[in-house]
Amino acid sequence: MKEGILDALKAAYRLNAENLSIERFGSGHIHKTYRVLAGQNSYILQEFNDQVFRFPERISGNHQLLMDHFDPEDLPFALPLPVANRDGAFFTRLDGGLYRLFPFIKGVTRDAIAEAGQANRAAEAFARFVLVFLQADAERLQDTIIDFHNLEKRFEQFDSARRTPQVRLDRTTKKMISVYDSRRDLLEKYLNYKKELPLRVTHNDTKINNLIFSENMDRVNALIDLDTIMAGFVFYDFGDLVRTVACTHDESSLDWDSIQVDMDKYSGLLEGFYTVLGGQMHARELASLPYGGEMMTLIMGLRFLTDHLNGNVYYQVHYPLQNLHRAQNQAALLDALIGKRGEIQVLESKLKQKIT
Ligand code: GN1
Ligand code: MG
Repeated sequence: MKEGILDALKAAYRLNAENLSIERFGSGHIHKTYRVLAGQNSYILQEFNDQVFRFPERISGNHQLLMDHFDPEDLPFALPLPVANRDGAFFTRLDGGLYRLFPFIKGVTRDAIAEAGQANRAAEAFARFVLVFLQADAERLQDTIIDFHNLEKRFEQFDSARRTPQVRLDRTTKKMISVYDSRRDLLEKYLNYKKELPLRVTHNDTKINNLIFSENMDRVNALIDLDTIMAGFVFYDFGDLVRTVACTHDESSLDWDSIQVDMDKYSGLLEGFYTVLGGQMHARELASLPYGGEMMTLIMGLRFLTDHLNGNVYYQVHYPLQNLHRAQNQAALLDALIGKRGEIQVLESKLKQKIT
């Protein structure tokens, strides 16, 4: 954190504490996040990444639109929006950077969770988010990142990165290129779903560490990281949960040869979506959910590999090969998910009977 930022922040948000303290916080890959203690009060400060989010005003516009449609009482958890600064704005420009301040929400975040009950609660929370806005006209939301989950465009970006790689194409990188190349059958499916499914208000970054749980993990206190709320398919939100919950090792694990699908957690997730959204969405939407697990794992792996080929220009990395390793990890998870298609179908039939 640059010198002087804290003083500027104190003025911008009228924080009248004598001693502010600040420390790095969380494990997000895009913004830089800090926890700020100001006397009795506690905040989250974010150094906003405006290289990734090029239209910050669209984020505020989308949030405003949703708040007009939404009564916080309808959700059993918080959707924390930024605190307004002394000029009434949600973004503050300080020394060339864009910053936001959020109220600190008590609780814990996890990069992985321990058991199926927690998976179920997480899924119910994300499904309730979709449910609360189900009648809203999703297409009135603006894209905060254009083509964010557009698998076709992500393959194009991958193809262009491999034409002009910024890194040496060693054996592993070449192997990963061919592994991801061979998954274009999932792109076919994507294009078909795109023709037939409705766009909904979706969160689009439902990785498990974007929920704040109570200390004992028995309830969800808040759903965070609201920048990517846009029009999307429900299978995106189910899918990113599968990717980050129903796996035996999280996306940063280097032990990819051991990655398996955790079917108990998978079942907890699917049941959560069926319970909350089962009678509310089209049958085809419900049937598309398992595809989301495969598609979101594929798109993330593809984006990690693309960023590796581009020389790590997008995601924060702790070491140079981390994006390649993340791509190896996601490729293994995708394999495992495809291997479970049969079991997942059986699960679906059981749940369908339960809700009808
Ligand atoms: C990023 O910021 P964070 O870590 O919640 C990314 C997601 C990826 C995720 C992979 C705006 O999310 O799309 O799923 O990393 N967000 C953006 O861990 O690119
Ligand atoms: Mg996050």
